[in-house]
Amino acid sequence: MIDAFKTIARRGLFLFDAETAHGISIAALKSGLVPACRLKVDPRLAVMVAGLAFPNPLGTAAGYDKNAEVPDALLRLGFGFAEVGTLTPKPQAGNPKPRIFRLEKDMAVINRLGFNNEGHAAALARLLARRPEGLVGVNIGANKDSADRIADYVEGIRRFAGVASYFTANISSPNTPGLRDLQARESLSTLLSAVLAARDEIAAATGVRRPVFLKIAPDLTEEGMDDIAAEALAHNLDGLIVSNTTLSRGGLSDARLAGEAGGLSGRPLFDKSTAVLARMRKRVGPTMPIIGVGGISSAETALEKIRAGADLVQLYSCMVYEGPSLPGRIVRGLSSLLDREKVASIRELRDSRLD
Ligand code: FMN
Repeated sequence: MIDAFKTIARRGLFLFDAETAHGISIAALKSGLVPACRLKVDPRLAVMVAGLAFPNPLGTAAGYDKNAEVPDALLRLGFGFAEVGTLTPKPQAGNPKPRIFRLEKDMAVINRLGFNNEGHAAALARLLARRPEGLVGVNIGANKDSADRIADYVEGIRRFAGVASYFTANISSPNTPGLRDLQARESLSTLLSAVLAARDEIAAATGVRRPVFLKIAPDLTEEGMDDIAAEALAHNLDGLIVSNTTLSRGGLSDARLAGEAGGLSGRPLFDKSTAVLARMRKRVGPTMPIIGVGGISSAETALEKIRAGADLVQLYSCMVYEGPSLPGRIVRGLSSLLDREKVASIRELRDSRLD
């Protein structure tokens, strides 16, 4: 009965355009209408990454809760951590609507939102007022019209240092013209120096050192991957998030919306993002944390990312199709997979293939 209700609620959302449906789902999470997931704590799923204790390895990817409205409700769905943002210093409207497209047959999404968000101040006020229990990362970016994009990232670090469990510097959104150029070696080196210096300065003053992760695109050349790995290692970066959405349109069975501009995510991104993850793992060696994102729809696909070298994983698009019970199902499914594989911790599954 409850399952039937949930199916009707989920199908009902498909009567609305994608962005309206997203707004309704945020409102439902805020209102407490979405039931919390009662997960039994499984200590085998706990992982220490970059000095943080994650209760399980599955997180919400950035872009769902851009304005930090519902991180605590997301954690109650079973996610081991939530990432809010991308947040830019000033509020910005993003691109004209429509700008999110559901490709139902392919369990995919194309978006060209363009960092629509309420800006640092509004999100910070929410995080200060709510102080969610659990790990909440803050994903930071630059305003489209910024005269100094690197300064925007530094401002993000300074603003959220008191509330972020970790930071993600997002330099891989395809929807802000020129943003991905920050992945080029020299710009990346300048960005990482500035961002990590700000983080270290705050750590020296407060004693609290927040990990900084870098979120990269799946559309990199081999040389591009070499450069990012070299800079990440040279700057002692805390980790990589692999990956953002893709500009490619490979893997689509339904070409009707393939011509829409923007980044593609969901199932068709899985193979590509997992291949880049495995390549980056080879390049950075076994110890640098990597968070695997792109097309996760099940415990099996989450495990595939872990076997390819991920310490943690995140998802967004497939929850649009599978509903809010997906994180709980995946976390339970990971416990069952551990039973089947007869291993003592999720971490062993990653290490078993890499060492
Ligand atoms: N990634 C970011 O780093 N910042 C964003 O603001 C952001 N917005 C997104 C908005 C939408 C509608 C979607 C579908 C994705 C967005 N992403 C953003 C990318 C996701 O965080 C994730 O990297 C990507 O969608 C691949 O994961 P998935 O296939 O599980 O969705």
